[in-house]
Amino acid sequence: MMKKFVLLMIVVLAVSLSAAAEENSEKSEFLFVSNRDGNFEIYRMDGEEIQRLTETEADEYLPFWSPNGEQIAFGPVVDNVIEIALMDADGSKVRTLVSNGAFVQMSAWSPDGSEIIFEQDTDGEMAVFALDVESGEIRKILEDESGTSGVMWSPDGEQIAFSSAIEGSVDIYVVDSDGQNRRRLTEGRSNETNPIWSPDGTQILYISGSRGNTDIFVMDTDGQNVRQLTDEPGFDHAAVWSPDGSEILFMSDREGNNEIYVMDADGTNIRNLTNHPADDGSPAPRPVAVP
Ligand SMILES: [Ca+2]
Ligand SMILES: [Ca+2]
Ligand SMILES: [Ca+2]
Repeated sequence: MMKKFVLLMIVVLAVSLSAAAEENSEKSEFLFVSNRDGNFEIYRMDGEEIQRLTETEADEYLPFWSPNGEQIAFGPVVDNVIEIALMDADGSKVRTLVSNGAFVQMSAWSPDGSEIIFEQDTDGEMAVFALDVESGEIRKILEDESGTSGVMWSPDGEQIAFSSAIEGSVDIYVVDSDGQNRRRLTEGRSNETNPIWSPDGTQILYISGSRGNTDIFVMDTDGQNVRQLTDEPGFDHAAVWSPDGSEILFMSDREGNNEIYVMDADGTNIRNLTNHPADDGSPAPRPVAVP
């Protein structure tokens, strides 16, 4: 009886180990931008394999997967401003979503994939908008007198995190999805920006620093339990979670040029994923497909 039990344990362990190995190979699939072919294009890295998804004379920046992994929103530069465009996951069917001559910067998809949040600068007036991907309708979700950026929905869609200088220094705030009940999460003297909810919604990743050196931090969603994950000279930023929350991809110039790195969620085991003399950045891990 005991022997059977031990045997069963070994089988269970073997199954879970092979599942973990499969998961690891999936986690290495991400989008990024690079100017390795002359100007900025969107690339997709899957393990060792790199596929170029755009090929234009202009620069393309900031790729974002739709939550179901079927489409990619990105920011092409047209007439010196960044617009918002959409393509299928293989780079086909490129179409423009927002093109109005103003500077627009996408920050997130809504968790259900129906809307894209972006910041727009209209003659020096910044505001945050949500674009309905199907209908093309645009609604304003946050007025902005104080440099609000990096607007990001929580995974359950109930809250919105962003950075803003509402109270002087740039800090991270959370509001309910209707814009009410604002809470300030950071109070550092440096700038805290780019909040990213963990996939389970319990933690927020963010960037803090100034004067040529930024680093990556994580805190609980009430602003408590702050942990510093990187501590190197230079810019460590553009940090994002892997879909299962076990790893963090980020961008750094610590080795002299911009590269994409991955680390375990506790800041250990840092590895360079791009290793290329060109500028590589804006990592976007492929989401786990929703069944
Ligand atoms: Ca290009
Ligand atoms: Ca740093
Ligand atoms: Ca590089």
